[in-house]
Amino acid sequence: LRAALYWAEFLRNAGVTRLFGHPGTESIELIHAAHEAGLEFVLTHHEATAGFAASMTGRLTGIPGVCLTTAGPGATNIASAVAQAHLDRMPMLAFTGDHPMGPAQPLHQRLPPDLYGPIARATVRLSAETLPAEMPRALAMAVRYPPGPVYVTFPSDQMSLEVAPTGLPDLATTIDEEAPAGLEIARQMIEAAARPMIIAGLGIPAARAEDAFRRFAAALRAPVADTPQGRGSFPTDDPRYVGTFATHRDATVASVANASDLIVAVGLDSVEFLKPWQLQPPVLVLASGSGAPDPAIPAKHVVSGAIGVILTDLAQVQPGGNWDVEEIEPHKEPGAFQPAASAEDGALSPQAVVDALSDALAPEAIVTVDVGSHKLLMVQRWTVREPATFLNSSGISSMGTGLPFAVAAKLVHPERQVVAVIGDGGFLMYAGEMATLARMGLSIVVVVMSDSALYSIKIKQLRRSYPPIGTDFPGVRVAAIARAFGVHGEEVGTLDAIRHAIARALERDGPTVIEASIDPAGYELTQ
Ligand SMILES: Cc1ncc(C[n+]2csc(CCOP(=O)(O)OP(=O)(O)O)c2C)c(N)n1
Ligand SMILES: [Mg+2]
Repeated sequence: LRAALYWAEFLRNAGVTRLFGHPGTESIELIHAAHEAGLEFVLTHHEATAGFAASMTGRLTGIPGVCLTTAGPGATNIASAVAQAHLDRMPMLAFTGDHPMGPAQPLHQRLPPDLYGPIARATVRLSAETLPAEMPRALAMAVRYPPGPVYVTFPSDQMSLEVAPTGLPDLATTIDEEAPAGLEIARQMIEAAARPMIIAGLGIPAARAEDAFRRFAAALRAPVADTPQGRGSFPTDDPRYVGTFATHRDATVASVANASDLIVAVGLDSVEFLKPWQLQPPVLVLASGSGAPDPAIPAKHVVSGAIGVILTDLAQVQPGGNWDVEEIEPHKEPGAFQPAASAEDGALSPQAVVDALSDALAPEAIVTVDVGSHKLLMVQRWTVREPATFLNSSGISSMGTGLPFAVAAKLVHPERQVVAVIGDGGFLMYAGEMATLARMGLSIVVVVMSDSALYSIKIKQLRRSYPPIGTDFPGVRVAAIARAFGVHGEEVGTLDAIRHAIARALERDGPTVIEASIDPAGYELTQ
């Protein structure tokens, strides 16, 4: 078996079905081998978006997502995605075709193979000889908690060498089901608490432990807050849900937390925190993995291990007390879930767009958000009922993630409605991916909150009485750009028009871009 085909068959055997990437001379052997092995190669028009789509595929499937680029410029273009998978804790294998290993190779496009040293879980340089041992090792490192990117280079002269037919390794995942240490103390702390509250972080979806979490939360009958990526761990329309923590407008969460006598932090990772910890009560940390304790979370006691196992065990506790739902209500900050500004005065508010979408979508629809004011609004306002239906980057918070996350979600769940809510700045950053949407014919609805500005930065300039330098870009016609790529594009500026556009888009076979011309004044209350 030649090495390239061994590589592709290994990935298929591991459960990988597709690769995202952009080709180059150094990677064509691998693209061909992938095709031979029945793996789909999804062309994106920037390597970063290939990486973003790969990392979200990893999050949604539990099997590392795969991107493939060429050496040199292909390798550097995935920098944002390697960093994103690292900080958002998503399992990814980033492959780069590499220069031949032999002596006296020219330096054209050559970069050090350890390019991503500190932000990759590991860097691996493959050879035909080491391939059978290195591939399972790379796979294991990408999924071990915290999941992340493994950067793998594959020298082109190795790709057609023979690999001794040892057979593909057995990949039955060995999940550590042993009872983690420190559970007894955790149990006592919960049983001694009269008013515990729970905060659900990204460690829950990253370990796909939402069901176990919901049983645990039900057993405690405690109020629950989440984080941007933790959203979906608990239904946000439950009366015990109190809001999203460590982001803007989290006064309700703080008020409930400070009236509690124990905070149970589940899968909480300070990579998601926009500000330092300010809560007073003692904290019981239930953490995935066995890494160092998070320095930004003042823990009284830590239990770490397989989070699903921990939660299942602790769901058996007899809670010492709990909150009445009526006791939670007075803590709710008036205006935190601000009403939609009406569209009657002619200006369409971003709130009205969010509500129109919410009215139109099924509960299991998947919504992705990009980064900017529209994300802050969506985090506060979007009702999330089902696990893994609200996808975002909150560890690195990188613009440009919303659209490739939607591509990943649609490919993993073709039967579900998938909507990306993005800003016009994020749209422009990787507008070339409209070609990907058009070519693949994916039925994704892209709602672009169009305000001709990098508004979440502009609002900070305005609040400091600075002129908005570098944050305005008037005159960009988003829907027209989409149409030029062959994507159906509509521009809407009224409530009625957005409702109709959403309804039509959900019926359409193929992608739609809805350019919602909004009045960003509606963002004032969100940040
Ligand atoms: C790659 C990247 N560059 C810069 C930033 C800083 N940043 C955060 S939000 C934002 C503005 C986003 O503008 P837009 O997409 O139009 O969203 P809006 O705030 O207008 O809703 C910027 C520049 C970032 N998060 N990511
Ligand atoms: Mg904008």
